[in-house]
Amino acid sequence: MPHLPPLFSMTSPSSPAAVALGWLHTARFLTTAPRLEFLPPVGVPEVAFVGRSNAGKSTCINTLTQQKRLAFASKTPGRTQAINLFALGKQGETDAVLADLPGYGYAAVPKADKIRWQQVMANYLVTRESLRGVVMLCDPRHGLTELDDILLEVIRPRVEQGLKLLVLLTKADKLNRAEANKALSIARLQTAGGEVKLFSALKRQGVEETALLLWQWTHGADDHPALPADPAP
Ligand SMILES: Nc1nc2c(ncn2[C@@H]2O[C@H](COP(=O)(O)OP(=O)(O)OP(=O)(O)O)[C@@H](O)[C@H]2O)c(=O)[nH]1
Ligand SMILES: [Mg+2]
Repeated sequence: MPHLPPLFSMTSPSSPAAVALGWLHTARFLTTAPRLEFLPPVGVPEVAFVGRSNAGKSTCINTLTQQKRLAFASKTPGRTQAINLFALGKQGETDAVLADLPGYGYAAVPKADKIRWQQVMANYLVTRESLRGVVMLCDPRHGLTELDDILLEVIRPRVEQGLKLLVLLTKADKLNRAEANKALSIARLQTAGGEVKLFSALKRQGVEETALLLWQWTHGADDHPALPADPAP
């Protein structure tokens, strides 16, 4: 029996979600850049994970790629301090890139550093040519904060021109059903009808839907992952 990533056992191996998860499982470290000017251009679509410090960005990337330690996740806020890129696709055939960005808003960071980082983020989101989509992660117990709003404002013109946006309400395992529904409605209002989903790394909630969306964003608007061809009769 070949080793299969854990999520394959929960999904039919030929379903579009399973194909998308298999694709995400190919993720490997590409490069790290302490500042924007060190970020190499990539000739493939890029999806950025942004959000407040401690929102669960790195954990989300690890969950989607079914790799325990691809992105650094930590109880200490501010763990991710550089832009880390991960390549997707078969070895030598990279077809997309995931970007794990440092979180913003961590209280203990000096104000000057916070402002500097906000500018870096804004620059990245406005100028990064390969950027195809943004996944904004938000801890629903805190809701979308002022910094999240600023960031949504920054990318609005690009979203109007086709940049994809998904807001993931993370750590959904900490909410009961009523709280989850309330958090969803509030976030949908705040993002003006944008796509919002509940996500839990712990309960693997929202994992398949998110995997499929990322696949679709990077492989063509309404595409479905290619299913294995039927065996010849
Ligand atoms: N209960 C629960 N905890 C989670 C979940 N996702 C992340 N966490 C926890 O939240 C904390 C922060 O997670 P990270 O993934 O490091 O968050 P981050 O957004 O990458 O943080 P920075 O890199 O500091 O910006 C860790 O202690 C995780 O274990 C989840 O779905 N459920
Ligand atoms: Mg992180």
